[in-house]
Amino acid sequence: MLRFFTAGESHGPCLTAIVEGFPAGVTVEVDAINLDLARRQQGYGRGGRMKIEKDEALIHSGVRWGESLGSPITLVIENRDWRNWEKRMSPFAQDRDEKIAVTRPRPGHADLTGALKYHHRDVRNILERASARETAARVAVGGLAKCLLSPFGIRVMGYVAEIGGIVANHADMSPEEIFTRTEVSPVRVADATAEERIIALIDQCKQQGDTLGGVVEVVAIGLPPGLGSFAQWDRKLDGRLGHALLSLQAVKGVEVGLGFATARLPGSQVHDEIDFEPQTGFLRRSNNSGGTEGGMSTGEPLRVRVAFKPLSTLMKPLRSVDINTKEAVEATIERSDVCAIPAAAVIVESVVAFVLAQAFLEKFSGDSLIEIRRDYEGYLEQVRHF
Ligand code: EPS
Repeated sequence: MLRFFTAGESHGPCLTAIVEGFPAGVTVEVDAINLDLARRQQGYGRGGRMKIEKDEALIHSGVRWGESLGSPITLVIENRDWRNWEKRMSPFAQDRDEKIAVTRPRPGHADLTGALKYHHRDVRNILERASARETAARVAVGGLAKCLLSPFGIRVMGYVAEIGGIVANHADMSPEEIFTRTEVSPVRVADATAEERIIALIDQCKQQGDTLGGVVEVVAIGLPPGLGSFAQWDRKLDGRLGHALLSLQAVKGVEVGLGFATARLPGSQVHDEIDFEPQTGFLRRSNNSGGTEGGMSTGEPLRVRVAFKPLSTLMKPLRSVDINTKEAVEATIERSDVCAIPAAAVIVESVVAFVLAQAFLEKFSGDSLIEIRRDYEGYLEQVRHF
């Protein structure tokens, strides 16, 4: 089974990811992984930290001469900011300094519940790991997943659908067209009017010490039918996407296809009618399902939408209570971003790529790419002659 763990604090020396179950013989494109890491660092609305970091994946195991070995792959991303935090984040007892403890939890962050649960009197012991800095490691892992998927023609594309209630008009554009255009937009939308309004809103929020959330959309094309399974709850592809996406910092909602809108429409306007063409086989004229039926990929583009709440560090802080004195105070202010939704598009793309790679390897198993390819081609042949 393909799986991964990440480790590392936001201001610690580095982030580490260990990926296990990755087959042998896959070309690992470090440049492509680093490009995704750079894409994640961009976007209008980011704070000072992104000027310090220049994320790069260092491969410490599992890859030799550009190809995966089949052994665990270790990816390391150094935190350049660590130099400024060596004493404050030191593992050594002699560096302990109670005076710098963070004691005013931010509403919306993991701060208070984490401190209660782990019995920490310094909220930094929670916020460092809860930080969305961790998503850099998930993007590197997603980059590896893309290396596995791309030889099979599977492409995953993420972009922004809305920020702070301003919705981009992406009607009448193919996913590829939207993606290409959003790649050059500072807020990852393909709608010049929305782009301008979003930038103005981010500026206004920055001035007011406030933050903004938004909705990200990801489309995956080139999937074969039958990834995931109807047979058991934890094998359903959409269920697994939901789990992976809701585990991202600040995510509050996930939709597949028409999502919540299906609840307000009759069945005749929701379900995608089935057609057949001798050249191409079974097909659908619509894709309201978002590419999954019964917990399995249909072969149509997979389409997910993910809602992120506004970041919980506000420069004009909300009311809180000091965990020591129990006095009413303003929440702590940590350097942060006003809006990270453009980065979230890259993160969601990476998370979807990983879940798809996992489901792909379950359907087409093998220890090496050559074995997987045999299985995959045999299955496509079987589907063609169904
Ligand atoms: C984050 C707070 C900020 C963000 C960080 C996520 O970090 P800092 O406090 O160091 O300025 O910049 O995001 C990243 C470091 C990143 O790489 O995306 C938070 O509290 O979640």
